[in-house]
Amino acid sequence: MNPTRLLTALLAASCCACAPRHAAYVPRARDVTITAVPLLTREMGRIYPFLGRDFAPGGVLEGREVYAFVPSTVTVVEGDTVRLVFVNPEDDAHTFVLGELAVGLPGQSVTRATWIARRAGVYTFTCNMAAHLPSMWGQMVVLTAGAVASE
Ligand SMILES: [Cu+2]
Repeated sequence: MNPTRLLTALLAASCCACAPRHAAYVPRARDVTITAVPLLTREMGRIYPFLGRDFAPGGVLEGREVYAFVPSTVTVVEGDTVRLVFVNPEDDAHTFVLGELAVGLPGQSVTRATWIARRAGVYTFTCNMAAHLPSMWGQMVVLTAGAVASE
């Protein structure tokens, strides 16, 4: 096919009238389970002897322990209702703070909360306990509804 005919054919295939359209996204409820996971805590000193020096005065982890939220990145779409289930399997308490949502996560508990993804953006959530910062955090990524095809 010569280049002019090929270009004409491609343009015809991609015109607005005949191009396939994606259905508009319909917001939905999404169930998300987030677990508080200890990564480097004092109790692990028996497994990792180097932690004794890390937690000692002047050590790189003095005054804190390393925990994570798993998953630490959650992706949803504008308008979604996010039904959060927090699992905290260990005996230390945590918190989950996402904007105006602040949830206490007692030790060895399952806690539920709901968050509405009102606007697209990237929102940081943290455990606000000083000994768990700066490591215990994550992000809620809210995609614009217009950028997502309905599933
Ligand atoms: Cu914490």
